[in-house]
Amino acid sequence: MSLTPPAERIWWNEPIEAVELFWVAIALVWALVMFFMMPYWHIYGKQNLSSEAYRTTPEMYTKKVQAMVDQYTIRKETTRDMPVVAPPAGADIYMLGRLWEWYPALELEKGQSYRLHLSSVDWQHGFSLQPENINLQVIPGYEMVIKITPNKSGEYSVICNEYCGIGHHQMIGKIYVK
Ligand SMILES: [Cu+2]
Repeated sequence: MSLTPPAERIWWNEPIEAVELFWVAIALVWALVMFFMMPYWHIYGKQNLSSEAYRTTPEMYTKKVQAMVDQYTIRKETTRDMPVVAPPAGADIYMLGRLWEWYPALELEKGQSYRLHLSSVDWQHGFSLQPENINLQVIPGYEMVIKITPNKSGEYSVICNEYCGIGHHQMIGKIYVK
């Protein structure tokens, strides 16, 4: 039992059992497989995009989001008066995650590229773009930037795929592509 010291005090000088070495080797090989799967999946899986990340604070980030909302809101929708924002093509666009919404809704043009900034102002959230299955972690204090070029028009949903509390299942954002 591990509560009492082993009878043979200098136990680490004993040779390693062959079966133990065998399991260490299996664990090592599997660790290497998983390690190399990370870059492989990034390149071929097409779910985890290349991103830039910058330090920010909830206050700084909220200010940038609000500046875009104030300038480019074209309508409001749902009972929550969620602004739908249509920034100019090629612009830096912002979305923030918070308990429990993605703010604001965005309206983008098909075939145009945007720099999408993401951050959270409270908790860790998961940005999951449906039905495309693009997934990113959204973490307070960090501003992630991904380059996106919508290639299909339609209505996309952003769901939170990182459990964040009682309203998690209602945390659904919108991106419209025209
Ligand atoms: Cu969540």
